[in-house]
Amino acid sequence: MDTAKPVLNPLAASPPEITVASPTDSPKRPVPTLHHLQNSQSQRILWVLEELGIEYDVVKYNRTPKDHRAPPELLKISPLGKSPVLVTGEGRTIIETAAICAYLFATYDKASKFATQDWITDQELTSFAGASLGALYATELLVELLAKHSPWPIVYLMRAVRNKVQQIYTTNEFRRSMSYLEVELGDQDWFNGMMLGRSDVMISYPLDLIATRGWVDFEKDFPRLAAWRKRIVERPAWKRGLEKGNGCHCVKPYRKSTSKRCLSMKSDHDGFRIVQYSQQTTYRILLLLWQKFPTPDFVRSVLFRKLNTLDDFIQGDGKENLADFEALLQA
Ligand SMILES: N[C@@H](CCC(=O)N[C@@H](CS)C(=O)NCC(=O)O)C(=O)O
Repeated sequence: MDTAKPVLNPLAASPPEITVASPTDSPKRPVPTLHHLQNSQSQRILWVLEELGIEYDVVKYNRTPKDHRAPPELLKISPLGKSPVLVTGEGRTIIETAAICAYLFATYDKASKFATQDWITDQELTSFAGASLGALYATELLVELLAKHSPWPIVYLMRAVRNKVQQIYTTNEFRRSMSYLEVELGDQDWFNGMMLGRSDVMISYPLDLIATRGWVDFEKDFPRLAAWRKRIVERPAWKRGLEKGNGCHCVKPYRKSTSKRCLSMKSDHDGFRIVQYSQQTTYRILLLLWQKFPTPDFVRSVLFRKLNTLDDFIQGDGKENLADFEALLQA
């Protein structure tokens, strides 16, 4: 059993010794095994393994058709049932992308290809990618999924919730976070400096997710980040990693989003209007529903008042619809 702790900063200490098998020893030196989930952040580890050019095994898992989660088999490998999981050649199980990267670099990067240029920056960016950006994209993903997959008529309420969350939280946070990364990268090729490093690997997943879901328009608003991403996908090791896996959303190009809700620099006002539209629709549906059932007059008048107020906010577009709707209620 390998009990040595992986070294976080390859510059600060020499990597653990690796016993290289001689021809008289066991026929094959044990290799690490990656437990890899389709369409997941584990794609980053396939990329790193390919960059290092080492021998490894992959066990691939497909997401379940029902809820797109990891299959229960992954729970047999790690108590969290999430990917990536790396089992070292010596049989030690490592979870968490940042820890797996640190282990792989410390153990196999003999040529210092990924040598950390500034370990404090590396730690900052690595934490930022996993903890800060992770919480942000999870929030956006949650409200997006609720707004897309809730049953009618709850879906209208969920859309309003998503728009409110964007308005008061995620739009600004995405903007601030991406601006921070754009400045951190500056004119360098990589976040690590001249050479690719762990921070680049860590940042690649959240940025893929954010870009491919159209939450940020990188081409338009963050051209340095868009160019950085292009440098990654052009790397032969990245391409080989994709071939070794079983599908990843990250193959999609960073798109120029046409979505009304794309969190571009000018979207605050649009976001606000969309919230109003969603609320307007929700009130209309409630009124329609309650017209069919006995409803106290005061409830209907409150809803009408709310609807009218919203229509005052949304100058123009809403007015005709409101007139139609009133006619419908009178009928
Ligand atoms: N913080 C972990 C996150 C691991 C994680 O959440 N993996 C996701 C894939 S992106 C997963 O396995 N999800 C499957 C599930 O939760 O069912 C890391 O950096 O490795």
